[in-house]
Amino acid sequence: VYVRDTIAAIATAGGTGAVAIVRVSGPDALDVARRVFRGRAPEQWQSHRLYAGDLLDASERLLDRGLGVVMRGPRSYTGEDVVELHCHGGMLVARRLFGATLAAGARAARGGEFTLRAFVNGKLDLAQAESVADLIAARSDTALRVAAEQLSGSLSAAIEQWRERLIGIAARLEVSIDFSEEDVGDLDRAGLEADATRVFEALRDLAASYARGRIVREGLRVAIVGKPNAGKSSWLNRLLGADRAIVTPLPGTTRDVIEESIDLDGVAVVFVDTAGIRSPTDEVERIGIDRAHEQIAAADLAVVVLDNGREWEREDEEALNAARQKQHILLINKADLPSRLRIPKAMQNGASVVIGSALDGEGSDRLRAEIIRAADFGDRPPGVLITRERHRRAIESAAAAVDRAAEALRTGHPPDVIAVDVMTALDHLGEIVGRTSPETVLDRIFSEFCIGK
Ligand SMILES: Nc1nc2c(ncn2[C@@H]2O[C@H](COP(=O)(O)OP(=O)(O)O)[C@@H](O)[C@H]2O)c(=O)[nH]1
Ligand SMILES: [Mg+2]
Repeated sequence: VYVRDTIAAIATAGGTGAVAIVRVSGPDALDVARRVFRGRAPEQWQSHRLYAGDLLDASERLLDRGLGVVMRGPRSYTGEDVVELHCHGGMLVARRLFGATLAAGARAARGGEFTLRAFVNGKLDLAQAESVADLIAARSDTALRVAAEQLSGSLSAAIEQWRERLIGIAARLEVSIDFSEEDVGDLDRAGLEADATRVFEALRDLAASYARGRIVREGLRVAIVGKPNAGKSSWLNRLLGADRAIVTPLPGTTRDVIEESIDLDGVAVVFVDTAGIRSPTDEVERIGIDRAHEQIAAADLAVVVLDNGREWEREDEEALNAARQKQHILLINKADLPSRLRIPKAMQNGASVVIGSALDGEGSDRLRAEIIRAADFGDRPPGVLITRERHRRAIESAAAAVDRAAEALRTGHPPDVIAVDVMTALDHLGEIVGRTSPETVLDRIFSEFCIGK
């Protein structure tokens, strides 16, 4: 529930830095500022101008020299009066200043509460608010760009466009409901059906963009699998450019799942190193191998590492069989060793093969290129992308309802019945921008945010 009180938080990251910012939002923001700032009186501050002054602690003793600014509502992030106090970036300084704002009457903000207020006050719609969280969490250039576009309203505009089309259809149905007694033949069924079909197709395509959008936001999950000692951990380290996993000549070293992400040509790729697949020698290894199977199931792509220096073994077959349910790449490792490996033809089955060595990095460019190709980020136009499961579900539900409406128009159902489906579709689209979202949904979305945002 949204209470119109005054909230405060340290808005900058923990740790030391040049500057830290304490942010205050609400009707008493300027009163709070008056208690902790000595210089030009805050109630005389012009909006959006910085003032230098002394910052005071909770007992009104001098704490620091700093800056204060007010952004008077509605021209602020939250739409309320927002005061920011800039102090030096020692954690203790910022904490004391924050404590002073609480002593002056502010309440400590919960995670996402500033953005929640921005949403409630109509500064952002729900899709835009979500994109703020995505922008902060972005791990690749593409993720950053898509989040920035969504923040600027690209998804909201697309949704609004289809909502308006549906409102047009609903209005025409409404007219014929009102006049149906006198003039039943007035409903342009063919025209309305064509309209509904267009909306349906657009929504269906938008929902389908989630296949790529999910990868943009969450990253492409790549499981590195293979028998023990094939060189999986060596490849993880090679791809990350860091010694993340322990590499030893002892088979069965990696027993837990190790996961790291990098930005590969603008795409976040999450590499997952797994325990070697074989008959486990103890309980810990068995759990590790079970997890390896789970990781393959959760991955978008599997890289099956094979050992060039050894013959094809049953364990290779087990690893490949586990990976075959997914798109996969065969990586023949240890190319520096004399070749003993013969991959049975039936096992290769059209998968691309990369030959290389984790020791000297041979083949790593090709492997990266194959991974990017698998992500299918080719040269399709950027357009609007759905990046959240919540949006995909809402759009699919809307599309299904529009499809029912088109079908009902075709089969001669009465306009009031068709209108119900159109209204259902409108409601589902409304969920995305937050017109029709229940409070529980809002709570879940805003609880993802850090405090101070
Ligand atoms: N000759 C050679 N040895 C490698 C290569 N890659 C890994 N190794 C060695 O193979 C052993 C097992 O490597 P590791 O990455 O721990 O394999 P994992 O069990 O699949 O994770 C280690 O001794 C590595 O140094 C390679 O390309 N060539
Ligand atoms: Mg390993």
